[in-house]
Amino acid sequence: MSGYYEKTCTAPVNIAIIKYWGKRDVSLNLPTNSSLSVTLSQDNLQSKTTIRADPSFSKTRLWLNGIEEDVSANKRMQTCIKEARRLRSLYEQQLLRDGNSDVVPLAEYNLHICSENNFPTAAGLASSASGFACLVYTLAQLYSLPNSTSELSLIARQGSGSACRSLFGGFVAWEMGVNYDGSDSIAVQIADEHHWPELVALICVVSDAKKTVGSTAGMQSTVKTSPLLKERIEQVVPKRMEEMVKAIKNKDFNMFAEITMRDSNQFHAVCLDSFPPIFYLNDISRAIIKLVNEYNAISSDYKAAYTFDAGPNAVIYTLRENVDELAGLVKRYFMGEERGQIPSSFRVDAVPI
Ligand code: 2P0
Repeated sequence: MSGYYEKTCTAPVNIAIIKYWGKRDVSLNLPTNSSLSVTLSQDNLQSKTTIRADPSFSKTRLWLNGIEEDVSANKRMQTCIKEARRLRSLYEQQLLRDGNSDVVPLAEYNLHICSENNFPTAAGLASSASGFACLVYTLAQLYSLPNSTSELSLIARQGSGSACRSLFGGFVAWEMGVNYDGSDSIAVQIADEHHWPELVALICVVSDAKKTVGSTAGMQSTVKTSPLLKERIEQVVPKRMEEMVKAIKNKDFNMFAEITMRDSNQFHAVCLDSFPPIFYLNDISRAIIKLVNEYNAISSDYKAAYTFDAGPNAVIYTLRENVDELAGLVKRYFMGEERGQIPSSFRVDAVPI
C-alpha cells in the first residue's frame, strides 16, 4: 500500500445565546445545563484544518497556526483522534464484511494535522469551538465515516464542549443529556442557516488579550462554590431553552433579544457568585451594555441584544435593517475623537448567520 490520503475542511464559530457554564463530568465534558447557540457564517470567522494520513508517517504530528505542538500533551485532541479512529475501524470491518476487498486501513496510519484560524486565537472568540469542530469534521471526511452529524458531535464535545454546536449551521441546541457515559449529550439543529437571514451579529473586539481565567478552571470553580448556579441550572435554563426554541422558530426578535441578554447577564452573575469571583467583563463591556439598553429604550421593541462569553468582547445581535445605524452608533461612541480609555485595537464587524 502506498500514497497518502488528505482532506481540508473549514468550520465556523458559534456564539451561545443560552450559555454553557459548568461540567458534571470533566473528562467527558458533560455539562450541567443544556445550551443554545447561533453559528456565524463560515467566511468571516473560521478554522481551517488539513489532515493527511500516510503509512510512511512515523508518528502523529500537529501544527496550530503554523507552530508545531506536542500532540501527546493535548489529551482532548488525542481523545478526538482516538474516537474517530475507533469509528473508522468499525467502518472498515463493516466494509470487509460487505465483501469490499480494497479497503484502505486508514485507521492504522499516523496523521499530520495542520489547523489555523482566520481570526486572532487569543481574542476569546470561541476558537476552541471552531477548532475542535473542524478537527472532528475533517477526520470524518478523511475516514468517509457514515455517522450522522449529531453522532460526530459526541466526539467534538470531548474536545471542547462548545465545539459540538459548531458542527451545524444556523441555530443549534446542545442537549445536556442524562446518561453517565455522555451518549445522549449531543448537538441538534433547531433551524438551519437559511431560516432567519435578517439576523446579523455585530462583533465588537474590545480586547485581543488572552482570558484571565480559562473556561474549564472557571467552570469547575463555579460548580464548586456558586449557590446561584444551582438555581440557574434547575429553575432557569430548562424554561429558557423552551422559550428560545419558540423565539427562533417564530423569528420573534423581541423574545430572542430579551432571553439572550438575560442569559448573558446570569452567566456573568454566576461567575461573580463564584468564590473567589471571576470577572470577564470590563468597563468597555459594561459601556456596551449601557449603549444597547439606551438604543433599545428609544422604541417599544428591542432592536439589539448583547451577549458576552468568557471575556470582555461583545457580540450584539440585531436585524439587518438596524445594522448600519447600530454599527454607526458603536463606532461613534467607542472609536470617535473622544475615545478616551478605549484601546486603539477596538473594532466592530457585522457578520451574517
Ligand atoms: C458557551 N462558553 O456556551 C460558553 C459561554 C463560554 C461562555 O463554552 O472546557 O471552551 O472546552 O468544554 O467550550 C467556553 O467553554 O469549554 C464556553 P471546554 P469551552 O459558549
